[in-house]
Amino acid sequence: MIFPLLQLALHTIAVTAQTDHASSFAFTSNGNPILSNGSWYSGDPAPLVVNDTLYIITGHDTAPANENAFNMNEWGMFVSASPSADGGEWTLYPNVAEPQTLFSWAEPGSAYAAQIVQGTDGKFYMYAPVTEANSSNEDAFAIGVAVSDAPTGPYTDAHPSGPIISQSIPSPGNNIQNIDPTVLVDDDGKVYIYFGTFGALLGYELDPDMVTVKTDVTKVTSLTGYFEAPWLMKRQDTYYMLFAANNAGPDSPCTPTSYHACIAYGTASSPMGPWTFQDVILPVVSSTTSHPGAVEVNGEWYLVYHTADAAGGGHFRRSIALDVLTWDDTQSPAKINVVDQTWAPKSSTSPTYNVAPKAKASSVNETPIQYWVEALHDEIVRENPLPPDYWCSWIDTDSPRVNTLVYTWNETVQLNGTSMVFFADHAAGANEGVAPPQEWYVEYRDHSERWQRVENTTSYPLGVTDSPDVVRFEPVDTGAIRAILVASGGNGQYAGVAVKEWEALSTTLHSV
Ligand code: FUB
Repeated sequence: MIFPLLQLALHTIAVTAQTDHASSFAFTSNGNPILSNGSWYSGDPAPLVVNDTLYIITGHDTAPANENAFNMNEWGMFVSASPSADGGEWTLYPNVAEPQTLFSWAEPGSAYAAQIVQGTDGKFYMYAPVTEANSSNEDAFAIGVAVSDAPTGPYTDAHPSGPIISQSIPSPGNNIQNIDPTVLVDDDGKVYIYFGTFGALLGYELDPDMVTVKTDVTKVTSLTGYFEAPWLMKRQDTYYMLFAANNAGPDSPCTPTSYHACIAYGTASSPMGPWTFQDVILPVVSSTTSHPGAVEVNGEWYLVYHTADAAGGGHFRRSIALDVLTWDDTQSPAKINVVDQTWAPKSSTSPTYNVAPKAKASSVNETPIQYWVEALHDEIVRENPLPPDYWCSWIDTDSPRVNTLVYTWNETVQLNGTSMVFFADHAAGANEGVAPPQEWYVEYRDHSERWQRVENTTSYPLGVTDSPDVVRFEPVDTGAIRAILVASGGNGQYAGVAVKEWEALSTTLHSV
């Protein structure tokens, strides 16, 4: 199989094609995301170590830039014998498997989060959530198992009679979406599988044949904020369950917005629980989903996860990253320390007049939980944004008439301009949904801490465009500005107002 664009984009091309599944490309990484040029987006990493080499199976994200949906048709694999958060040498196998070629009963597409583990027989077992072609279940996702003699494949169906888990297998009554399997082969050879999303986490013991469900289902409800993406592992005598959590709120230790997820974990002294929630170990990342895997390789533990940080990346164009995971062995059970997220050094960026990223952003009105005040100054303007990609005031029929956004700096800045990128799903003048504001203006805090309107302004544009005209005003020296946004509507019912980005322009250039 030939991947001409990928070949051009990767830094180095070293390995030639052997068979389709084993085509591979070598590249050098400078840090996170591991492959940062956007040539091959990867989500849902699941690490495996064999002979001191790290193998990370991932889904391949292929959604177009402005499509808000998973478009995942195959799994690929990143391999390195010298992994490091600073980069290193990697080989990408872009096509390890596809749902319909692994399983005769599976549809193409939906190559969701898979994990490969080594069985006691030395073979490699891939637990893959796919959609069943002729499913009569309400939700067609099912977990199949494929087997291979090598981590990179080729994989063949280990249970040709069908999935090992679905809404009707091993028994009816499972009404969850059966994705995100995580499997542990314990030191005594026993095998355990957990899976589930949207707050549901189920588990079984499997037979050592790796495919037969042995026990009744275990339902885990004690892991605070559990959303999806479980990762089961064992260190010393303790079982750890890492997972994506989304218990959201202004004071949540996990995430301020309901669309994002943090990575948290719980522990147990037995593989089927009971599980005790422990802590958050990775705050929200730039993609709405977060998905952990953790492994020890060459004496160092790593957390692997995905972000939207690669070139052209997004919530459905994710890229995997890897950072050092450390332990606090003074605690019992040993605690996982908060992981320090790192990025590859940025190539030099041009200085900018926009000092909004250096400000603290806040909203005087409470921000509804699906929106994010930090989106105001993240310098990311998405054409087709999800709610946390913008700040918004929409509360069904209770959206406030007046909304105030504030930027505060630790130092005095001299400003002479501002711009706002609005988002709207209703036309100007609407009294429902999200519409452009009826009017807006900017005030600055003067030397006496009083708010004053900026003067001699050019007009405040009200159009919905991702490249709005800048509002110029007489320079002000200040430590804070605020934008007053008056919503459209009337008679007690107003539309929401939404802002994708709010720039505060300095009179002088600033380095980033
Ligand atoms: O990649 C599809 C889904 O996104 C996974 O199943 C979840 O864990 C989330 O990462």
